Amino acid sequence: MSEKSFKRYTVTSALPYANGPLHIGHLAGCYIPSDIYVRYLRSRERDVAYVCGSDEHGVAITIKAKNEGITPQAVVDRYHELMKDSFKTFGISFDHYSRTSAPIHHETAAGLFKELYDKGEFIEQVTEQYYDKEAGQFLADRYIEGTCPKCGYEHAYGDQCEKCGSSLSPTDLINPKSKLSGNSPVLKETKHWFMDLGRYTAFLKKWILEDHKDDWKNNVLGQCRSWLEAGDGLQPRSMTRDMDWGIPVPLPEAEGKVLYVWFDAPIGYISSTKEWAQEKGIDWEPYWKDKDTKLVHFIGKDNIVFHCITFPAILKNLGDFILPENVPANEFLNLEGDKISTSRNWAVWLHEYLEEFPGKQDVLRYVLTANAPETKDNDFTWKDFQTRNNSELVAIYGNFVNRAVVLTHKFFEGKVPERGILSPYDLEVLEEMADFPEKIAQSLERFRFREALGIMMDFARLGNKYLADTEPWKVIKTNPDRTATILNLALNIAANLSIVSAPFLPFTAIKLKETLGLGPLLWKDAGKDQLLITGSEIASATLLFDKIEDEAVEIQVNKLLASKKQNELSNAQIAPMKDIITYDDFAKLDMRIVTILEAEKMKKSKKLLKLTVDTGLGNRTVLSGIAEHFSPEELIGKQVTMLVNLAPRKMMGIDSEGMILMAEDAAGKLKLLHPHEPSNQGSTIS
Ligand code: B3M
Ligand code: ZN
Repeated sequence: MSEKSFKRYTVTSALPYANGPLHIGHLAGCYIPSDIYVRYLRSRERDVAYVCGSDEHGVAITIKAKNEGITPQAVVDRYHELMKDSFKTFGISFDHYSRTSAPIHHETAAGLFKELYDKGEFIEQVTEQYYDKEAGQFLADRYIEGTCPKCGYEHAYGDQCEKCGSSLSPTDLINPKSKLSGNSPVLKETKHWFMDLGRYTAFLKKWILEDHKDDWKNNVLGQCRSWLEAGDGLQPRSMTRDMDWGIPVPLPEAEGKVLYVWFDAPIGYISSTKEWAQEKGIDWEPYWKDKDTKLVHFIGKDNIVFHCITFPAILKNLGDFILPENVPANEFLNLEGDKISTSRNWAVWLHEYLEEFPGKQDVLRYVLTANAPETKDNDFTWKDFQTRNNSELVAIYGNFVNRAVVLTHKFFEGKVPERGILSPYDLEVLEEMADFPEKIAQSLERFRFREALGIMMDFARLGNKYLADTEPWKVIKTNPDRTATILNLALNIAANLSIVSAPFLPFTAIKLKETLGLGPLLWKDAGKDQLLITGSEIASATLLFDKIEDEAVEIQVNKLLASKKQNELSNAQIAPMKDIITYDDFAKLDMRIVTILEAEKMKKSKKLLKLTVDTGLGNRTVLSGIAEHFSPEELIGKQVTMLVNLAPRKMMGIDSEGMILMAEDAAGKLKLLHPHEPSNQGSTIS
């Protein structure tokens, strides 16, 4: 269908697991792109349902609950609220944000499962599934890890490999291990209900690889092609699990079993739409069943299989649902050259970003769009964040608007000046301005948000260049009427910019509209001249963007380095315990608190420091291999712990009379052992 022929739009963003805070990878993956798209659609006065919600079932939740010793409900309650707040704060303008623990979702998902069951969709099968005898439970999804049979990734889950995106069954994994006990699991019989996805191969091949070969992104088509054309084809996948957290399977013989989270979660889009429609008092069905509705799923690449294969197969079988017109999945965003990781705290958390950069949501939206991993994984660096803010947002967008507003106040008392005769250059600029909205729209309609952003910034550059070329601050001296015309045009360009930048920079666009005294404007108003009424007052200039200094970036980089160090520590192997000794063995050790009086480097040795130590029993010389860890200066005067009755050892011609005791952490860093308060020399340690 051509773009204009859809009556309404249902736009979904992947339901984030409610097991942790949101980070920049979430925003970049699907929330900023979908929000830009929806804001644009609304500006085109299209009928949009933009729905999302917290994904509150599945092993991702129960593992978190187990690790924190709380219930799954407590986990989802905490993170549902946190995520909802974060989305709101970053202007992700859902029409409705629900949660899959909501009753309406349980009813919807269980109802659709029963409908499929009654249609004979499922294969009931008793199969052998992996079971952890020590933990006393079956191992589904993230409870089991092993090597992916397709790509060799060693941390593939029981239901999916995050690296190649393949949908798996636990029994496909090579060398599977339980994530609960670490043991190798045993096989145990259990009954489940499978979807025979192979039955849908022909339909999926035609729908995806033929009907959508020209409008779906290549990264999405590539993954789907690899599964649809793979030798062994689409395998039956179980849509139920042996778990007690989730939506109970609505069958009498399925006691203790729940719906597979990837069966229920995509249905969460439907229940969120139902909830929204109920609150609005409208019918939800046209948004999911009317052929004139455009359904678009925004996701990350690891969710392609569920949104292009499993969920469409379910919708197809239900019969009266529409299928997605597009699934513009993004690739992954990395951070400072490394994969974003919750467990390694290698992330920029949204709530922390706001603490450190209050009011700068649009800066992050801008940078994450400019660097969006639309066709390949991409990298976020704090340096690039600073550069884009300073040399693009401040120097182009902000500088242009600020100059136009400040000069209008300076020369025309803050009122939109009268436009005189337009010069050929003026006409050229107005002509160029008129083309921008459609150019941006074409990129947005094709889900090319980086490209669209770049064109929007070209528009800001046009305004910036117009002022730089016409120099009203000089012309005012000789030709106030010409200056009036220049600033009238510049303010009108700024008014247009407020419309076309709104999908990307919603907070900035509002500030700009307020400064210019503009009412609500729509996309159809963009590109037009004379959006501002001559003589109307404009507010005094407020900086739309301010520079980000090196120090602010250094703090962020150092935070990440600290995370890295912490990870090295926690990941490094802890030294195994030595052989057991008797008390008598211990009693022979004479350890004391001593003070380092002098310290100097040993010539010809990188490692040794020569220390003079007051042991309380007299001064001693000790050679200590700590020169690479401590400077002599920082040791002098320190009280440390020393083994004083160690037989003297001659090193580099000097007798070393004892040993300074150290703690060496897993990463090999040495720590001195100081008493927690000053102690007299020679205090014995026992
Ligand atoms: N909760 C997100 C993920 O895989 C998953 C998306 C569900 S969308 C229906 O991280
Ligand atoms: Zn794989």
